[in-house]
Amino acid sequence: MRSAPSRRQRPPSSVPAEPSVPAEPSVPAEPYIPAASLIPAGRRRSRCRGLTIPVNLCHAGTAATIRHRLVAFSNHNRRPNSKQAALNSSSTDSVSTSSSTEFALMNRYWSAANYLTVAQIYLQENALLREPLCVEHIKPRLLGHWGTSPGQSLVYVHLNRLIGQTGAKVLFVSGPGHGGPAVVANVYLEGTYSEIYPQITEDDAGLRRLIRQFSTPGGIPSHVGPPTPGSIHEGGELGYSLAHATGAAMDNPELIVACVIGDGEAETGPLAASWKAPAFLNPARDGAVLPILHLNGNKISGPTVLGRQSDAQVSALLAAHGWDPVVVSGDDPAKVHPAMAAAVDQAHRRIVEIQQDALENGVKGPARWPAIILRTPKGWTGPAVVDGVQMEGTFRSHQVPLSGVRENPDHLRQLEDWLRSYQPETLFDESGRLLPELAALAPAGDLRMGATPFANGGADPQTLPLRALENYELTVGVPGSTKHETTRPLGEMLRDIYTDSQADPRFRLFCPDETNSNRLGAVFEVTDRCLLEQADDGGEHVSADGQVMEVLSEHLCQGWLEGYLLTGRHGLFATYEAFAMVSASMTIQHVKWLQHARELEWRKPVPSLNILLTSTCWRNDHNGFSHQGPGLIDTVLSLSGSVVRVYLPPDSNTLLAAAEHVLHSRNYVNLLVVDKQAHPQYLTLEQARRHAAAGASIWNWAGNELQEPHPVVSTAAEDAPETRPDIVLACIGDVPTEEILAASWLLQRYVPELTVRVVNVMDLLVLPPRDAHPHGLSDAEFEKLFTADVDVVVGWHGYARAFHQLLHGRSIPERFHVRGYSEQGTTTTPFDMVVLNKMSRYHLAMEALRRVHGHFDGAQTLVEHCQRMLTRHEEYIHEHLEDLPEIRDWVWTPPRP
Ligand SMILES: Cc1ncc(C[n+]2csc(CCOP(=O)(O)OP(=O)(O)O)c2C)c(N)n1
Repeated sequence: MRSAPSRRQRPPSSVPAEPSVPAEPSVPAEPYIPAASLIPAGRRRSRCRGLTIPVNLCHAGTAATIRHRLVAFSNHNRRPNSKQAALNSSSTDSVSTSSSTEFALMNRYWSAANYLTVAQIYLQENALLREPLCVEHIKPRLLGHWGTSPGQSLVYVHLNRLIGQTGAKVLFVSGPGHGGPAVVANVYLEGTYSEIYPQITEDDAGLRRLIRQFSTPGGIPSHVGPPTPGSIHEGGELGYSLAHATGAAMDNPELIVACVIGDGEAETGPLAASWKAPAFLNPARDGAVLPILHLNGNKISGPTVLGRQSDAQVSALLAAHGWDPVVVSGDDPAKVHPAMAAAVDQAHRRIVEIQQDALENGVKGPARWPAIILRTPKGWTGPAVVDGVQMEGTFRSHQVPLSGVRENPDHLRQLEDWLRSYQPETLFDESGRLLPELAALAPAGDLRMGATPFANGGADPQTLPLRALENYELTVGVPGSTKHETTRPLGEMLRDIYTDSQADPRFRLFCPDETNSNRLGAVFEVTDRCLLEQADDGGEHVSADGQVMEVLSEHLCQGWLEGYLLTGRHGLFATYEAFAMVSASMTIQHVKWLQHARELEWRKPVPSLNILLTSTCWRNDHNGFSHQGPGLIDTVLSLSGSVVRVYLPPDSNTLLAAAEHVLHSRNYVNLLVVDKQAHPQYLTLEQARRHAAAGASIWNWAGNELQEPHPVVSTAAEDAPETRPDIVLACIGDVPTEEILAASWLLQRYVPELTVRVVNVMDLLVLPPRDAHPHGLSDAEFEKLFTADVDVVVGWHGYARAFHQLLHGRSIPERFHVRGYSEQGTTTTPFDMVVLNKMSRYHLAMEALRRVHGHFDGAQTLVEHCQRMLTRHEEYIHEHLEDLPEIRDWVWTPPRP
């Protein structure tokens, strides 16, 4: 059965016919003041390439040019297509002649975007339907998402109009990123795509390549992603759009981030949390976020909650979070265009007013930022009914509404009718180029959303100012003889980053609620927690100007930071190790983004995502089993070695060296795993730098191989000893390092003939062979540290399996005997944690004795000592509720005085 596509068909759902926003003149008599012009000159970054005149003048000129072209076009005698006819006949009286003409043009531009969307999904040839459609023109596999696309293109076209009229700098975030063909179509129509991908020319040949590349091998994915110019957001894993948009707006006062949010996406936890943005966006300092909640009513195969709620209910939800929503609703383009234009204009006007008021009168609480609720049919303008089943306006239009085009002649005919309904011959000229009167609707230069520098390395990419690490160096005498809270000096370093970037803020710390508890509280000497909600409730270091982002949502912390980084600024996400798993999936997605982005020459590198895991599994003894989980390390180990880095600094000075490195690095995801409590400190800054640069080194002072004077650390590349110890003790992570050192001490004290080597690994990824990770040591270097065949007892921070997987390909990997976190935890003492997981000094020493070859005097005595101590420990902690004094107060001393 064949049904002609219908333009006016009402979807069966509750989409109301009339726009809820009264139509008002959409082209203002006076040009708007662009938001950017309200920002004090000192804070304004004029990066608008190609525009040498002030933005407000440029805007007036642009608007005048458009009006001139509109008049010219209205006189042009063009055969109206069905859509245009409908548009012209149903235009509301309140829209001026030039406005209705403008909307007619915009509608044709929208048609061009929709046409190219459908063409990308279906066609491999005959891009502009110059000949009748036949099976050979159809792709063998139909992959893509039509349902969301017309709505997103509508938003894009209206943002183009706003930019053209105001000179606003707008970043487009596509939440339902599966609408990739729509975004690609718009970026192509505005000309950016051909500039970045010169082979995709603006003509027939380029159009052929554009459609063929979509969702095909060697081409581009069906989703928005790194290859999509103007994008910082993939939208493949739904839920992060509004968090990314909010992070992008922070400290970008010129920017408006327009964020399309799917009503399905709005059901996710991260998105639900993201509505809190008004409480964290400072209108005198940050840019604006304009959420556009797209209520097309359906997900893949069912309805959405918000789609079935009334306008009043959805508006109330957003209003409760502090937004000022306006509803645009309908299925008739002739009515939706003016309503949408009015809503966008009103939103822009409000943004300007809010920012102006904040600058002039100060910030007195969260702004009621505008938001748009856009209720349009899913699969709008697509086939209304297919095989007798309603398609447009239902979940069925989510992907490919006509799925049997190659086999079913009716479907093929319907597809041709659908494509021809956009009248491509009235949109593109004979060479295949978009007609000039349509092309003129797109903004120019960097104002095009596909070309915005904000989405490609940032509008003003700069390295972070870091003071010399000597400013924060912890004085270390005899290695291991003093204790200190390892993360505290890092807090001082972050404090000075805030201080030194005050004039041009480009750094933020993101943390669920634990900045102080993580010993990073020095930042509060110079800044506050950011919160715009006001109350006299005893909160400390809380203000609207604060630059420390504390919100009890790992999703928001990480999502905001990712948006901040992808627009060229720097930051750190500090979190409990166990709860970093809450946003582990975001970490995976970010790694994927960077992995793909770094293959694209045109994409500029962005500052790395740095995740500090400070409240680690070993020292959450007071919090119980729920707080013990080093799983993020396992998660990232499976991901691309081109992006992932994992550092476990054993002490403060090594943490400083690692922090300096990761804060300057780009295009990586860096995990820093280090506990915040007081731990023995081992290396001076100079030694720490050497250790950090090598990634692993022999700690000669902690072993007994060398009799003559020796350096504190020896690296494989430089001065590793040629000796062969009886046993190697390796440590990775602060708590395992302490236990391995104590085990070494026991072995040296009780078994003096045994030669022991201690190796500390700080960069976990030196362990795999170099073909598995670029940091991997060569086999020769690896064997300089660990020997070729001596047994190695390992004290490891995380799950043993994660460690073993790294050794695959090394010589005799089974000689590595790994003790790590083995999922034993409860509320207990710190030392009991290592006992429960059989990684205590006593377990490690006994393991070493089990692994050495030959007889050594004192070995049996030591085993008995260890067993006795484990029994004593057990009895002591149950009686005294804390660890044995000799454990609590243990520091390194010479084993043989
Ligand atoms: C976190 C996540 N869960 C599930 C999916 C699978 N998925 C892809 S599209 C989609 C429906 C999206 O609905 P909506 O956000 O309303 O977008 P639209 O209707 O505009 O396509 C789902 C569930 C996903 N991409 N991400």
